[in-house]
Amino acid sequence: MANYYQPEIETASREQIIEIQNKKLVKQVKHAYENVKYYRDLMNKKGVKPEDIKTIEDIKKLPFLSKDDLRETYPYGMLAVDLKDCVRIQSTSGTTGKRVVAFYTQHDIDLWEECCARAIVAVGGTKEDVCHVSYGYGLFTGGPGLNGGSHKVGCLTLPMSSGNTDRQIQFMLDLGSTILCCTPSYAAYLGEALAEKGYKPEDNKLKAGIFGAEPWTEMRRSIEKSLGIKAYDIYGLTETSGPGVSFECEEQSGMHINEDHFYAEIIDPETGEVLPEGEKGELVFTSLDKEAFPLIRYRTRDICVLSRKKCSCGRTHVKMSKPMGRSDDMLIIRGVNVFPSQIENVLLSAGYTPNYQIFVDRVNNTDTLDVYVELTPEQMQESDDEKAAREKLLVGAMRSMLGIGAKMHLVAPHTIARSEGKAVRVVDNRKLHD
Ligand code: DLL
Repeated sequence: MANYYQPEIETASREQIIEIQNKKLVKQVKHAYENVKYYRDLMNKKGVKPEDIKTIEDIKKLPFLSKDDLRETYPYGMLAVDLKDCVRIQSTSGTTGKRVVAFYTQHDIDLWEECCARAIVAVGGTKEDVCHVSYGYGLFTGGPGLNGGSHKVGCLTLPMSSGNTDRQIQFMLDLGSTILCCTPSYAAYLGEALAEKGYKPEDNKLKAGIFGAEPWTEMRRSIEKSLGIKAYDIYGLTETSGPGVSFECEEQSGMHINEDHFYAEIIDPETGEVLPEGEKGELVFTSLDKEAFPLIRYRTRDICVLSRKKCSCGRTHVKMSKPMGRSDDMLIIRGVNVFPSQIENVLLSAGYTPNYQIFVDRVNNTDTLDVYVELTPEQMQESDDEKAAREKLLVGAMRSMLGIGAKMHLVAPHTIARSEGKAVRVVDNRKLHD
């Protein structure tokens, strides 16, 4: 564990962590109750007062928060400090009317960057490294989070953002990037593009990659092979700050949660009952010391398992498994959050039938999205040129709604199977490959 930068808290005893969590929770609940009317009302409705919260065990008395609460209170209803004390806004990648907007004070930014720094250190990062950040910069938290973490560690930071693969490759090779941060699907694509240009894995100086923001499993070994690196997972969500809530260490078997900042629970998504360690359920996070956006018992919808098994890296923080899916219907396609309801909105407002089906797959490590929709009998009578023009319009409308491209298939009436119960709108074939 001879690293340039690693806070002692990561190897603290269970008792020390609980003591920290007890203190922080009491303070955080008081802060949220006093400063967020919406949250105070929720607590009052449940008949719980800040004085009832004395230790972390009391967290079970508190209400849950969900994305619906954030949509309802958009944009300022969950803000717990004066807006003038905030220094940053980030947002989720969902593109429908109300995105989730998260606010940060400078303290919150420092805390977030500290978490990302821990993730970089966990993959062997030091001030000798060149950290190549190809997550998107902007409202998405990937770029800004890893950028800040990289600065904290003292790496030379390359703020590449996403896209422009030729330039990514040129800078990676010319400037000797040693740590790559991007989505796993983009890492796979970079590996492929390097090979197509005739480069071998040993031609680059990369040693590690920090890949997250979307589910990935068997992809790990092929990324490692094509880039000649070790590939590590990182998890987070905009609502809790962004990447760095948890991250993998050299053991590559689950992600250590930064327990001094985030308290994790696993619940039964149907009943809300807290499940014991080792059981699969929905992950719920409490941000213990964020000032601007203090989410308490926030339901992530991500399904996973927690483990306190001793880790060979020496870190004592609890580990979460890779998320195994989501308890809602959100799809993550090429790193972008897509809701089937957004697709339905586009189709229905363009005058199509509600008979549609969405197919998601992964071809050559890239997610594909195909939407089949039935024409009405009248539309069916149109000429081929008119149908081609329809298709083009629809592709444009989908792109502006979703932020990513979809292949549209206009099919004859009654092509798509009708359902007698709940319609299966989404067929996600990526699961077959996992
Ligand atoms: O994706 C933050 C992030 C950026 C994480 C860069 C890691 C790296 P959102 O756009 O708000 O934030 O999406 C959050 O993405 O609830 C999960 O469903 C999913 N997700 C994030 N990381 C992982 C991961 C960022 N490592 C949502 N594995 C979360 C699987 C992930 N799913």
